Amino acid sequence: MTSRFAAANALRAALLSSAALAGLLSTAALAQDVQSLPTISITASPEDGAALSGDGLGEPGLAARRLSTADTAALLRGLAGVSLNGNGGVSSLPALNGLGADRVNVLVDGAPIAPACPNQMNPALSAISPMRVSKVEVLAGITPVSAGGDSLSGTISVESAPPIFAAPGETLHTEGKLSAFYRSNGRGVTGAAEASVANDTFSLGYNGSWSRAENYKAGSGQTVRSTLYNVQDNAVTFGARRDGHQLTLQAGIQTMPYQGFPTQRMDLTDNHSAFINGRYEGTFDWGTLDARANWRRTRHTMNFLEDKGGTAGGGMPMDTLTTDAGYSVKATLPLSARDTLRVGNEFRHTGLDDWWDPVAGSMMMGPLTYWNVKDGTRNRVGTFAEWEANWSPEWTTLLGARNDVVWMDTGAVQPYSWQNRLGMGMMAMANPDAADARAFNARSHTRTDVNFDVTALVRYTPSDTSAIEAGYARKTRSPNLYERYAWGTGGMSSSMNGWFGDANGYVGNLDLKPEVANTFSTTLSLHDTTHKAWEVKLTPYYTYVQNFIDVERIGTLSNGFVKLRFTNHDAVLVGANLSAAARVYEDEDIGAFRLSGVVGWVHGRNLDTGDALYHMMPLNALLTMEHRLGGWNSAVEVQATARKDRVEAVRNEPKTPSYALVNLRTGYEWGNIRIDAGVENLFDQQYYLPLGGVDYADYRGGGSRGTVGALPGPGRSFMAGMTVKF
Ligand SMILES: [Cu+2]
Repeated sequence: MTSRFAAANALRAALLSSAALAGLLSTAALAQDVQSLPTISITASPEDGAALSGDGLGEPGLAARRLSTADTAALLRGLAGVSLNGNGGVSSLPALNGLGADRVNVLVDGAPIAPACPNQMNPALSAISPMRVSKVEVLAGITPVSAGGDSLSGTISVESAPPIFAAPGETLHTEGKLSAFYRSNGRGVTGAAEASVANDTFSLGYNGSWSRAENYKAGSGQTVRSTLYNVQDNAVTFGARRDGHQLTLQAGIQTMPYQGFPTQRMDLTDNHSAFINGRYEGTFDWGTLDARANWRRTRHTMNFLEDKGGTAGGGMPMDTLTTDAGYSVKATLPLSARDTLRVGNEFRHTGLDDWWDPVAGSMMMGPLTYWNVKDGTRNRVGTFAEWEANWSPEWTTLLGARNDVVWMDTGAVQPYSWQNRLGMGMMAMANPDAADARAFNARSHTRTDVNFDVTALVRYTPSDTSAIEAGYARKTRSPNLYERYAWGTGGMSSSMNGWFGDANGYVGNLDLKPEVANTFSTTLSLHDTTHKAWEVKLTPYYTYVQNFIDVERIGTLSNGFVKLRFTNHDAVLVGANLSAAARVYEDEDIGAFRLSGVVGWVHGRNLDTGDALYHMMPLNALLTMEHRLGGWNSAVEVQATARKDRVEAVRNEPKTPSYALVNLRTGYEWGNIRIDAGVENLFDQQYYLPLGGVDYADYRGGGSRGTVGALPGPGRSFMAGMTVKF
């Protein structure tokens, strides 16, 4: 496809990846980006028909960001509309325009990955290490239906590197890369290796990495408990191509021996996942075809790490086994010089078992196995058609519709015991789990949702220095397996469910309806003719969500935590993203200076209760001054966040004070060697993460006295890294 839309998007992606982010428009960096592009032109990907409000990261931006984090979601920090809901050290849950977790369609190499844990300890982006990511695309708000369904706020698409082939005239191509990073706070280390061997038809590549860190320290010097992690990621990629057709097969294994969760009652004590992905990309007379298939199995185990008391006496083992399998097929048909049609179909299957083994000698946790979800299944068939028309150089329209049918079911469940408990003095105590399980098993669990999404977008480009886009999107998400099927209302059973970082208890609801977001948004873009001297982009949005899956209070837990049941409400979100960049100064001796900034604001309200929505990021800004001279690039970042005083009362969400952090980084690349160094939180500020949740690990470690506070962010960290290519 050669539409202006696609060309403009490619240019914009290249610019954004270097401008708003760490990437600096050096010729070396651009050459690197071009090298990593697929060798045949494939257009049936989310970038097609992408809204002007989209954002992304290419290799130059990623290279600078890998220094500071082992958490793939954290690579997205500073992209317009993105915020991060706190979770474990390598498991943050990204949010777009205020809506996070399952409400974002997160695709890793084209496939969604269902949470295989009642606390979402292994979300999709934790399944790929930053070392393996080669491209990130973020589409928020008015998202083309071709980018995916079953979500409310948009799509985050992360791709690993495509297979590398030998250049024309080169008989055998070999290349490799070794990297190492160190972060002083928490003594974090990352080591990574990759190697490829290829001729012009076949390619074989390996990418492996290992990251670990101890607990980090806050600015106050206090160690923040349960923030440690250890993860290993290995993948092999095979590619074959011929005459405009390309086949990619990828398989990998990830092991995570432990990851602490400061805001959760449990920690991850083992997580194994294995996956196989296949992709076929073909160019035909009639257009292009992109077909993918995926399979993944995740075995997840939770218990308590040392900070939460360890596993003495058995702790509380919890286990999950999840299988994801599916396919997607997308075709792009350039019908005429004006019209492009995209059609596609996908199938997604998730199977989930979630059980808690009995603990020998425990009166509460036994004698049976507790089944939180047994034989849970969630299947989805999605179908879409999307029409893009370039009416004139000034006017472009995009119209799309999609249907997703979601089938869910689960088997009969079982509590630790069907009997009433004997308490002190052999008095019979109520066992709510037994009554809950009987009630749950007595009801039908089969649910079918027929969901419809629509996107309509119009873009007007009156000149080569301005563009305006306006659109409407209706997007629908069906509840996840836990929102519908978590059944225990007991204190312990409910407090094991929930991915909100508030240590409250959550109970599912068989009567939940899918949530439907209606978003109106516009993007105004102003820039110089080359997109190099300056650029300003403003995207206000309004989203009305029917049947928003929020909560209602159904009781209290000990120590002031509360018991909540998922329930449908209507909600509204209003917000805006502003990004701007300008070249400040440039000459051959001193180099180029560039100033860029991203500002985000969102306001969310539950219309039924008047309460604030949970995890709304307060007004925040990231200002970056970058410098580039040849292969040397550096940046000073100021990250400022306003105080958070609008909080969701029903969940006892903590308020957080305002803060400003200063980060520095510099990187030098010459020949095959790249060296990076930096400091995060230069002034060692003590601050609290507005979306970080509560510091439950500290509260528990301190004997569960007083009230629980917000989770402190990491204090100063010195970072160094080195990458050698050969
Ligand atoms: Cu878990």
